[in-house]
Amino acid sequence: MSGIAADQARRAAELREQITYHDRRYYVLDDPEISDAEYDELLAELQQLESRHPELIVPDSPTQRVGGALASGFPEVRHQLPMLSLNNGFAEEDLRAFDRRVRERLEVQGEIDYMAEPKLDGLAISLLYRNGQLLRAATRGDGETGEEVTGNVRTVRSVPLSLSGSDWPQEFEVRGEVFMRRPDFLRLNERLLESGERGFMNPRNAAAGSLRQLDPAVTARRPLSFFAYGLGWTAEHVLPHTQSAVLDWFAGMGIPVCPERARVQGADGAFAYHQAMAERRARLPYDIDGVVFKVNSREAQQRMGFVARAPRWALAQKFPAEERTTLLLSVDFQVGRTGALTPVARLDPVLVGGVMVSNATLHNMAEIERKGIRIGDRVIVRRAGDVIPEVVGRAGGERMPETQTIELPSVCPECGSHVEQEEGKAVARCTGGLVCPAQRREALRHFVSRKALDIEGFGDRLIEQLVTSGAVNNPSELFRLNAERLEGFERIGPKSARNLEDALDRARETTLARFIHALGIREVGEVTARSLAEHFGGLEPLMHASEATLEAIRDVGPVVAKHIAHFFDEPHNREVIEALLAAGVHWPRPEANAAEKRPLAGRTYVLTGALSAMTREEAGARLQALGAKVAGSVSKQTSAVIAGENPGSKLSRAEALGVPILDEGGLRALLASE
Ligand code: 5U1
Repeated sequence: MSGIAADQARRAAELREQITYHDRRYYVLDDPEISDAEYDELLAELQQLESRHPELIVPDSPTQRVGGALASGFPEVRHQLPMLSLNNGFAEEDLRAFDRRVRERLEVQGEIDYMAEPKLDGLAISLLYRNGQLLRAATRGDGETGEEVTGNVRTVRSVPLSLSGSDWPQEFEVRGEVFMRRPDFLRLNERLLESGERGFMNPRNAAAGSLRQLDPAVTARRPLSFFAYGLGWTAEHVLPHTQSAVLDWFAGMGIPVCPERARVQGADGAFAYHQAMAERRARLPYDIDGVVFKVNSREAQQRMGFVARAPRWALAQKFPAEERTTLLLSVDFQVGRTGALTPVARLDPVLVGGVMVSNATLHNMAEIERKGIRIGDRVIVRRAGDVIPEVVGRAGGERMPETQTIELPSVCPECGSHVEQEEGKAVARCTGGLVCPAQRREALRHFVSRKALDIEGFGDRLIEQLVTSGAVNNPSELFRLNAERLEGFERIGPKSARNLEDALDRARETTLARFIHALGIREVGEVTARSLAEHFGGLEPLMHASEATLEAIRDVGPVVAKHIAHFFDEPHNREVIEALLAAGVHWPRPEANAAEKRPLAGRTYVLTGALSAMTREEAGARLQALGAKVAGSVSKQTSAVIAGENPGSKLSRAEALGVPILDEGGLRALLASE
């Protein structure tokens, strides 16, 4: 290297270090040392140096926060460890009951040491670091699989591209929340409105919308922030023993953590923290919707385990939802995908928690009766997080004389079919089935939705036209459309028509789990669809499964099993499935492929007896998540029997067949396999 080149390399390194330092002062510590203009000068000098000498560019240079645009969509990422959700508490008693459960499980008489921090209203993400460099960022998605948004997350200034120090595992995941500070949100909306674009409804939507931009250059102009709250998967390393120490350790690496975090003792300490935060909430520079409490000891967390997808050692204690009163102008009935009629309140518009609300759900007729609501009443409207606003009840005070009762229509407002209210059931349904355009429309909306077949471009307006014109009566008929036919519809030009045809072509290749979800079987959401796909591995065995077989599957109870069996008994549904397959909808066997790559792939375990750290169902689910099969009976093919307290006859059968037997320690070792 010549003398000049060496000087320039040294200067580039110096600039990188300085900019990274000032990024941290500004974005993480909120305590800048230099002015924006001085900062811009440093960045401009580095950009100039790098453009003259591209060989000086390193991946973690501050100039490389904006990567190239992604070609289309976001690739899926399977999280190394599922991203859990949190159990919620609302009343003081929920918090005290949580604390009681923790003490009972851990057999502790005294106060529990909890880590407390605000629950940010943002978007959960997982950052994967390898050798101290940010390798990948993914959204939470459904907890198992998220979207890869590395290019976008690299533009978030407070996310370090490389970590400080050297005390970190060779590879590990940092979990946290991407969010937008309120002042940044207000400035962004002003900027968008000035340039004639639509503003965002609230900081959460702005954060989510910005992170899901296909072009990282757009995300880079959005002022996003990040706080880490936990550790995901980690390679071998000595880890801190407590949650609070994990967060301090993150801070030492330059990863931002919430400055409001605190350790609190017992239920009283936790409740006091919750009250203090509720009081401070409006003055914080970001939106929070509650407080999260976690058992501080990581060893105790491990002993407690989790139920379904939420840890037993954590609680999100929510703040009360925002409520306002307004006038109930009228009530309409909306018909859903399964024919359920939902009464929707049309309200005198009112601002609730920063959002203008003019429609809210009244749930069902039984709720209306229970709350004694009439048209013309002043009602209380509540909005909490992202859920649909609801009418909570009648506001106090005298009732106006000219109010009217709310009547359930005897015929469907969309198709005129008879409306049926099953004895003892709250929900009234239109009996029109697929004759009803609303049910057809909702079934199609669900079929094309992002978590189902994800067919881009089929918005509500187009679906409405497809249904009312009779062009599409069921999901399989979507695949009969081509650009030529689509071009005839309102606002569909030649280019959009071609894009729609391409989207249909792409959607033909899907996964079994998405396909099952897209069918719209009652009570079968995304998670259950995935369990069914993993269990059956193919559509045929699922279509022929008995209710008893279905009930034995994770996430499937007797009611869901009945809905699934009824769905596949219905000849019309089988015809639609056949037509979809004939139209070329297909899937590889990713569930099997994914399982093959997992650490316990190809192994079969049988669980017997009571486990102390978790239920058998939970142990089974965790073994399955690592690729193992969990069987109900022991055979020579069984890899091992895991025996807890008071094991049944399965243990003696294992002994007779010479099948290995593991105790709970053995199970823990298996669950630690990565
Ligand atoms: N502050 C905070 N938010 N939050 C969200 N902590 C936290 N922990 C979470 C989630 C989903 O999950 C834990 C189970 C790691």
